Amino acid sequence: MHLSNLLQVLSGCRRILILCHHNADPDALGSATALSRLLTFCLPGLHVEVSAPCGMSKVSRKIIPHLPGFSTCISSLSEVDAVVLVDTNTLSQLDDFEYSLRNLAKPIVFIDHHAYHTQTDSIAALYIVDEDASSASEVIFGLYEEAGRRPDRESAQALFLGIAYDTRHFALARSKTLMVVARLVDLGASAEKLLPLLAAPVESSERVARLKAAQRMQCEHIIGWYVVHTVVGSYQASVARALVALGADIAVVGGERRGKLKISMRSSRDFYETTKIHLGRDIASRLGQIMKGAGGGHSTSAGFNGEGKLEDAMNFCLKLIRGSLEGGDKETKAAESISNGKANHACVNEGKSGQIMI
Ligand SMILES: [Mn+2]
Repeated sequence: MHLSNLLQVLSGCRRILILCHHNADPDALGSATALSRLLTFCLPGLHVEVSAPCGMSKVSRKIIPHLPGFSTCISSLSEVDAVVLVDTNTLSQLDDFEYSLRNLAKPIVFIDHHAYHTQTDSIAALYIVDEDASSASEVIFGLYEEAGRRPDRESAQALFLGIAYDTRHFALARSKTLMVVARLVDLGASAEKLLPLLAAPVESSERVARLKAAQRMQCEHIIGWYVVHTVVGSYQASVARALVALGADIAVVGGERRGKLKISMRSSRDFYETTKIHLGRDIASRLGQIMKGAGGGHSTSAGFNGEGKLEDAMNFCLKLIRGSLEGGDKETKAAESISNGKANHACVNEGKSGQIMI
């Protein structure tokens, strides 16, 4: 079903571009590589280029030699007939390309596993999103199944790396994911060879960012949950992950660079399962609607990229979290209070909440 829709959108195209989000991770690279092979098979004569135009992560650079077909030099958007974005929730994840893509009068396809995003749906010629999938790579494996085709060894390796990375070495995998992984191993993906590639030592700049952010972190205890927040110039996602590992139930980490805001948030699985607060849908995406920018992500891992005052964005984000925890009514009031420019810091101490300065 998804595959036939995809082939229909791309039929008649001579040249297409598959793009990864900024700071492309192994899931973005793996899904893009395997998708390019599938499309080349299904649509003979189609020229497919794969690229991460906004850079890739350190661990991604380690796996690139195992992913043939990646180009650093790509055709310009004017030369291609369609663009496919993998593992990408919103166009804002394409940094400087956002504007060109938004104004590209050609089909844009999104293939993703993050929370459904209405804005993305409104600009996409086709939006394939499976929120239950562990990774975009697992979604691409589903397309192979629909095509009745087995991934070749290199595509199996690419998908294995994508799934292993996004599931934190299968710790977050569902049973279905493990069935897919077993198939990929059968097709030639060697766990012994591939898993060590994903182990990247933490650089000292990243450790310093984590330590500095922890030092200025603030912690609130809201209805039994430890909600922590802090600000740091870089590595926001790494800091948020580290703070949850340290014991926070939910961590919000903001940063500002050259006028651009970035907020990363993470929560523990227990927090999500008990409160059902979905960070991507209930917090990040809403933050994107109020602030200038876009937000989205998963249940326990989400982000916002935008513009404006970092303090406002952080306050609003925390109000959304408090509101979601304390009840829907307050959440709406919190949104109104911020959008009216009346950010009220005092509400931290409302009700059962207490602020702990650390
Ligand atoms: Mn992913």
